[in-house]
Amino acid sequence: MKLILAIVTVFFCTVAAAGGASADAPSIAVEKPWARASILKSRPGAAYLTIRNTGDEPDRLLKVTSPAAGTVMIHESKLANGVAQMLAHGGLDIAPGAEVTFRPGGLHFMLMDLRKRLHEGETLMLNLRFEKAGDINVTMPVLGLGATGPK
Ligand SMILES: [Cu+2]
Repeated sequence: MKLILAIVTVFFCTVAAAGGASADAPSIAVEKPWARASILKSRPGAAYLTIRNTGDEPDRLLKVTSPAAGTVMIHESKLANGVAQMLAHGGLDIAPGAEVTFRPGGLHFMLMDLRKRLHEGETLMLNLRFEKAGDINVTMPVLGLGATGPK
């Protein structure tokens, strides 16, 4: 019985510590961002990166915007019964300690209504709005049409 009481006490201490961490510096890290050159201005662009939640609380990516596009959507390419489909996510939960990687063929940011074609060698800016970490601006290189990621 004493052992069970001890475990319960430890559990409550952990919860209290996690709750206190919310006032700390943002615990979201964005790594390896890149965008792919677009074929035409009329075609959507695509951007990729890795989001890491280095904190001990869940966070949520709420909205993504870019000065280069009218709308930025969170998409996920999936195969369903041999048919490629694209799911649109209204937001994305990032669990504590989780690493979410956007990559060709999986999660991606789809840039609709591009203001201009994305040319290789240019940079693209995205603003990622998180529920707890707030706004994070990311500047990324535009890689070639056939690129699969930064070297
Ligand atoms: Cu898409």
